[in-house]
Amino acid sequence: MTATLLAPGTVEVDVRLVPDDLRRALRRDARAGLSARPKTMPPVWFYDDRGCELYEEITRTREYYPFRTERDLLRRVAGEIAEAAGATVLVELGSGTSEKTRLLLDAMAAGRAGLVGYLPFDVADGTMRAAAQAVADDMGIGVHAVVGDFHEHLDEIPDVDAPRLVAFLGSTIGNFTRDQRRNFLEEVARMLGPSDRFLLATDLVKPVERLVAAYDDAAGVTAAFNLNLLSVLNRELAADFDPDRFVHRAVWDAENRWIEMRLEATEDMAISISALDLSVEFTAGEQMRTEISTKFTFDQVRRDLSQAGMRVTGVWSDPAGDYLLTLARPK
Ligand code: SAH
Ligand code: AVI
Repeated sequence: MTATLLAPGTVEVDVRLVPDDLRRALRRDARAGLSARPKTMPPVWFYDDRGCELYEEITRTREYYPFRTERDLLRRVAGEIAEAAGATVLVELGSGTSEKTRLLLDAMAAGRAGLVGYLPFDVADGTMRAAAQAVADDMGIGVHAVVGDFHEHLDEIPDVDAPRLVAFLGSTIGNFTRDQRRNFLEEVARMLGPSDRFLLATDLVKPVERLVAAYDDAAGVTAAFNLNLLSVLNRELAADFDPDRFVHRAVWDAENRWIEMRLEATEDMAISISALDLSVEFTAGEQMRTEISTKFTFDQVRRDLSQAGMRVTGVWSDPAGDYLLTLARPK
């Protein structure tokens, strides 16, 4: 159903994932992931309020080039993207604090089509609410936010009677498994009407030393982000992980072309997860996978989009070729 655009300066938030749903999903993921071999947890659980703050801190570290590179690229080409897209509404998936988004919003507002609305979508309720209010106040546009999960609630994003640019920044698509990526892109393609466009940001393959450093910064911010997962499990599931008995690892998987973040147990231990009525054993040196961050080539991005039913209409890269922004339309 087509929704009406909100009045300038107003904010509405649709919550498709209430705290009870989140707890149920966390219980499901923790039961499956902690019983698997090797143990694994999906990265969505990083992003409680503290995790969102730590991600922001990561983006300010010297080693984490993706954020800076994407921001600088957007500063240079957001106007061209806005012109090529011709949209008046920006939908943003995984919007977080909407920081880099401002560059796109400003470019759309200054462009020929103009800007009438912003629809951010994220699992992090508090962080997105604050960002939505700030955008509405600063830019005087209607902001309709949706709290949901990429893999379940994309169809809850309001359809509006205006051309939309659907942006997925940050190379967050890199955090999906291959199946999740395929399903997600197919879902995005289904969302797009003939005058809608999709903007996809992807981090590109590069020398392994830079990649590993970006996920293992010297100040230990990424380590704190990774270890925060254990605090989420302790708080939400009454577990008794001792974060001091785990260390952060970042490993390049050359075959899959992704960085894996892992948490490694420093000694043998048994963890009690009261909310699941479950006890889980770790042996010294055992690693639990907490995130993959896939690195792309242009050909792979084009192929993935094409297989999902989209056609590339524009590409922009930084001078060093580290990062790619791809604009696509339905075929
Ligand atoms: N777009 C921003 C933030 C990237 S961090 C940038 O480019 O810097 C990844 C964002 O995706 C976070 O805000 C996190 O809360 C959100 N996220 C992670 N997994 C999610 C999921 N499964 N569903 C919805 N949002 C998710
Ligand atoms: C959000 N996502 C794309 C980040 C990444 O680079 O994979 C999350 C992150 N993990 C460690 N550092 C940053």
